[in-house]
Amino acid sequence: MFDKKKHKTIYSPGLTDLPPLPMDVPGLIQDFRHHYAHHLGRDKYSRSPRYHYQALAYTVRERLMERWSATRYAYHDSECKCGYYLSLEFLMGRALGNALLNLGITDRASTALLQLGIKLEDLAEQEIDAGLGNGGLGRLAACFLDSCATLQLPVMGYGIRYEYGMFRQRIVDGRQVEEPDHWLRDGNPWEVERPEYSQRVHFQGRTELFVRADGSTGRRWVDTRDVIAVPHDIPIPGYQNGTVNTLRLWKAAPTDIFDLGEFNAGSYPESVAAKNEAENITMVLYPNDASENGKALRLRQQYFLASASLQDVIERWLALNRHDLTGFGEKNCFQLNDTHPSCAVPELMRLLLDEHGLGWDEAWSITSHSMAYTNHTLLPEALEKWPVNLFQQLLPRLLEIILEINARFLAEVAQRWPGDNDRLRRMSLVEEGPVPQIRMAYLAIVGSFSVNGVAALHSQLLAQGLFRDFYELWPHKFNNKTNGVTPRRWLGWCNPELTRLIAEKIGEGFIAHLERIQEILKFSDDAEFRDHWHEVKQMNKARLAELVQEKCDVEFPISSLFDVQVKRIHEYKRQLLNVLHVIHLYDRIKRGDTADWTDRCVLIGGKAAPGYYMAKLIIKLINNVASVVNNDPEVGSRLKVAFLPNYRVTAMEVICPGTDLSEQISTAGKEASGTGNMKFMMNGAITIGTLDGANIEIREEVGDENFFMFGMTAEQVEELRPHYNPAAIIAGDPDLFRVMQLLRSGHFNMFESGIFDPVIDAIGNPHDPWMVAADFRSFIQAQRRVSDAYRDRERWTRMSIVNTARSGKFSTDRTITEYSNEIWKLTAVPVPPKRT
Ligand code: 4GP
Repeated sequence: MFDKKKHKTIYSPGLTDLPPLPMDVPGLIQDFRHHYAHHLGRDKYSRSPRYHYQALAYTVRERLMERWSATRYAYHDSECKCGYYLSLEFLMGRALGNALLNLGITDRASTALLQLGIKLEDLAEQEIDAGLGNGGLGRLAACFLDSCATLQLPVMGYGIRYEYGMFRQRIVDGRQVEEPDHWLRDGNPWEVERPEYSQRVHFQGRTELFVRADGSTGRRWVDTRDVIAVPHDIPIPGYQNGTVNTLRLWKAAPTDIFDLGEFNAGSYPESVAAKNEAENITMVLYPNDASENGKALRLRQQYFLASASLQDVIERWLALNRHDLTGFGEKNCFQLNDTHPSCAVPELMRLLLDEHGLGWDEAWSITSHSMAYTNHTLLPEALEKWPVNLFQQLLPRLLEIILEINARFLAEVAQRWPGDNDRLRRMSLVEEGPVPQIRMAYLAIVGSFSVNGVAALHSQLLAQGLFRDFYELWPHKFNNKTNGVTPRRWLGWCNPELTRLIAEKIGEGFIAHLERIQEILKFSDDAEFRDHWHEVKQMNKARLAELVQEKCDVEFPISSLFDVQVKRIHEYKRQLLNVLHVIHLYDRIKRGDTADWTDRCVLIGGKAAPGYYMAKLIIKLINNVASVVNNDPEVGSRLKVAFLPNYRVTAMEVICPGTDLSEQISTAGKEASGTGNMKFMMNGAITIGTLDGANIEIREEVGDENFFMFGMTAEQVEELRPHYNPAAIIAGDPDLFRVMQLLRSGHFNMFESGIFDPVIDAIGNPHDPWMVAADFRSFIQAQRRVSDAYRDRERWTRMSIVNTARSGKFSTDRTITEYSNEIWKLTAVPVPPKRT
């Protein structure tokens, strides 16, 4: 273990005073060869393209390194306020292409490699996705980091370096099979281990009263079992601006690798037990999207991240501010990505009280002025709660602090609403019951100065519903920050042809200023531009068709409408409604009802949480329907259906440019925002969607004529709920009736009798929370409008152009500017231009 106390800062400018690295083709070739031969030790006979990838990764990485230290110096010198994005998930995907794009050397790297007989695209395929996240929340964190660096904001990401990321999904017999994702097996050229900044994190033990030198008393945490947090830093380059920010991922390590006592006593397994227990903390990402878990290991992960990150920030602060914490709250801001890192609230209190000797009021003032909380879901089952006794056992000192926060908070509520005991019970951080629980969302709200949702409707529903009591108490804390996606990865990198076409008309500036993309609107009247637009889409569809052919063995003709729904599989997202439409189309073909037909290819992809029975059954249903439809000669090219296995960031980079129709069909009031919807829109797909999450804002931007809206509003959903009668809906709708008949008849499960009964029952259940049947008719009608529109190529192309042109709002540069101006109050820090 690296002992920090033994190491003082050694100042040696001579070590880093280096000439800038060349950015031209010969320079890139030279360094590529150096890394291939001298660093990686490979020779002219290569058995694996992996080393080509690694050699380029190291060539690029060293160019990031020089900008990285320049950025650190710039932040240090400016004594700026800093932001920290605390998140249990960062779904980064691949790093190489993004780094090339942001350094502005994609073309040069490609030319350099060609001169060596290597294709950049082949080489890039070697990189394994960094899948350290489940879905929207994790990918949003990755897009946010990109925008912070592009806007030159001093923001650092803090997360966990999971040994195993999101599981790999294989489809066997139509069913999901999970395989571990050992993404680090070939090493990770993008990380730099920094053991000198390790932190010690406590667990377990007990608390006791103690007397300070001045006679005052306090409580302290003793007999703890400690784990070391070792930082692994990932560079986050801004877009062609010299800034490289940091994502610091913590890996858990034992305090002592071996227990020598045990080892000498001959019990080797026991001697390594502590090592295993420590390392387990960062072994694997929990694969649950939008649902809570209740596992002790998960709470350990959450506390580990919060504690290590806060200690790290405080340590840096004290080093710079001569051991004085005054002003810490004004100069540091922590954004909690959902409740997962919300142990940060009591942990910052503990550090300030116990380790730095502050009084409660001062510590609380610092904490509650530096924490901000983002909520990402309205599903009640996703609101995290941890049993009080789990806290007691794992984090006894934290529990004491939480209870003290609660007591003081409830006193405030009681003062405001005297005698309202019901309100006190509702708002308490402790939920009473057979197993008392800590409500982490409430803890986050009480400890934060800002609480935000991720789309306008979502923020409104939070204030009116889930967090209503808190909104009444502190309306000023509540605000909205509509999500976005980074246009670098989600347009510049994934769709170079469209980027070029747009840049030819309006210049390249839109990649860093997406609001300018609306300047292409006027070209929608230009027939030649529309032709080019259409050609680019067809090219991208060909790329997607190739992927579908390779992964699903299904042929997608590019003249068909590409209708795509990719996201986590969840009942509220209603992949089932999509399947019902597919079955309806199939039924129409079989009945010969094919006048004015538009050929369609339906692609569905996404992972189900391994323990989510219904979601897994829906995957099986999609696959069975696909196999019946695709193998029916009567259907032919009118309808094709495929389930894409192992959907991930890298797959989306091919999918969104090649999509015509983006399916965003959640039950209104359930999807907090959505971000896939934005990626599709940016790439010129048209949305078929409910009035849910950010769909509403997308529709506002493009206008109703460029959006296929259907279904109930969030209000109508709640109005209908008590009287919902799906049996009557099915009986009264001949199309839905036939679809249900087909399902019931076992047409899609000839040799697997009854397997889909739970799905069939769910649709007919008056308590179906997602009300699939209720929106069927409206969905079918909207899909008819889609088919008609698609047959009019000129009209469709115009709609596509409008969607891209109106996507400016959905850049995370806009989102992050709002976070920065309204919550974090940061100032951009330019990094002196060093190298070109
Ligand atoms: C997701 C929401 O479901 C999605 O609507 C939103 O766009 C995304 O967060 C980013 O804000 N939630 C999760 C989660 O991924 O695990 O709760």
